[in-house]
Amino acid sequence: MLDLTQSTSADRALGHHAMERLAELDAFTDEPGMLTRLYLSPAHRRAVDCLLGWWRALGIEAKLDAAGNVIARYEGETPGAPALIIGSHIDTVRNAGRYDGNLGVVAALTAVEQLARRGERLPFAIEVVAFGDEEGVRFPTTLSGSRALAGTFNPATLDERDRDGVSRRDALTAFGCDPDGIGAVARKRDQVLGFLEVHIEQGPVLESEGLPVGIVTAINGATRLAVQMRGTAGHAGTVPMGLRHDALTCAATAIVAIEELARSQPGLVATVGRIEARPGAVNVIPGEALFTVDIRSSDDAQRTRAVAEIGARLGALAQARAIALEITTTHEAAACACHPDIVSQIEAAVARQGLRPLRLASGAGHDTMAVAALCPVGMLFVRCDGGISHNPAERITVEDADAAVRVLLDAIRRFRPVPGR
Ligand code: HGY
Ligand code: MN
Ligand code: MN
Repeated sequence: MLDLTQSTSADRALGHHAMERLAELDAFTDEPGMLTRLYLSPAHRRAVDCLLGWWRALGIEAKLDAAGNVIARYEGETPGAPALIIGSHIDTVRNAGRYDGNLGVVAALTAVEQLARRGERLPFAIEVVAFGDEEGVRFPTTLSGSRALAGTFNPATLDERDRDGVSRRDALTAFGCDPDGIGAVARKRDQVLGFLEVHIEQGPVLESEGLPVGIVTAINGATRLAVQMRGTAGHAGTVPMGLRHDALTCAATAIVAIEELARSQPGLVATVGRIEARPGAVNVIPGEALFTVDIRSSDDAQRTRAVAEIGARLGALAQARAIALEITTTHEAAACACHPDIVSQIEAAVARQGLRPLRLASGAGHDTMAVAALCPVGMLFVRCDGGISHNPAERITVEDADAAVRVLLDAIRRFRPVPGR
C-alpha cells in the first residue's frame, strides 16, 4: 500500500490509489464482459461488501441503510457533531463506464482516508454515502436512495416492479434492507451542514477548456415518461396495409416527432432510450409498443411545456391511426441550483490547488438534485475523455483523478457551514 500520508501532487499517489479502487469496483457486474450494476442486484451487493470492507480496513464505521445506501461516518473533533455529507452512486446503466458515480464515492473515500491516516479531526463529522439507485434503470422512479436521505422518498414506489415483475419492496427485502424503515433514513436538517458530490462531467466542456476539474453551478431538470401505444395485433401476411392498427409504426412516427420538437428548441433535449414491440414476433403486426422518453432542460418551464407538447403531438398521431395511447410520468426532478456559498468554497479549493476555476452547468442528473431538498449542495466535475459517458469508452486520467481528490480534500479541510443555514 502506498504511504499516502507523504504523497505529493507530483507522484499522483492519490490518483493512482483512486484508480486502483475503481478498477476493483469495476469487476462487480451483473453482465459478464461489460459493467452493468443495477440497484439491489448481486453486483450491487458485491460492490456494497467491497466498500464495507474498505471502510472496515480504515477503522471507520460503515453500514448499509434501509434504502440500500452505504453510509460511512468519520467523526469530527466532537463525536455526534453535524456532518458534511459527501457521496455519489455505485449503480450503473447497462454496459456502463466505470467512473459515472463510482468516481465520486472512491474520491470521497480516498479523501477521508487521508484524514484518518493522519488522525486529523475537523470541527464537523464527515459522512460518505454510496447511493444505490441513481440511474433508475431497474425501477421507473430514480434517486430513491438520495431521496430517502433527504426525507422525500415516496413509499408508493415500493410497489413499482422491474422487468421481471419483482417489486422494489421485495428486492429491498431480499437485499437485506428494510422497506418499512426507509422513512427513518431521513437526516435531520440540523445534523447536516451540506453535501458535496464529485462526478465526471459526462460532457465535453472541461476537455475543450483543457481543465481537469470544474465547479457545477446548476443541474438540469428532468422528466421521464413511459409511453404505451395499443393497436391490433395481426397476421403480417394477410392484413392489407390500409387496414392495420400497427402500434410500432405509430410509435416510430411519435419518436421522430419528439426528436423534431427537441431539435426546434435550444436548451431542450429529449431521448427515447428504450422501446419494446409486442408480441415481438417477425410475422405479427405489433399490437403494442412501449417506449420511454427522457426530457431535460435547465429551464423547468421549458421542460414542462415540452412535456405537454409531446403529449399533444402523440395524441394526434395515435388518434389518426386509431391507436390507444397512455403516457405515464415515471420520474420528475426540478432543475437544481448548487448553493452559491458552496460553489464559491469549491472554487476557492480549485484555485488553491493551482487550477483555473471554471463554472459550468450539468446536463446530466445527479443524486445532488435530491439531496438539495435537505441541505446546501455543491458538485465538482472531473474531465472525461471526449465527454463520453454511459458507454464503456468512458475514461479519465490518473492525473485528473488526483486533482479531483486533492481539490475535494482541500474543500473538506476548509469547509465552513453556509451562513444562516
Ligand atoms: O440520467 C442521468 O442524467 C444520470 O446519469 N442518471
Ligand atoms: Mn451519475
Ligand atoms: Mn449516469
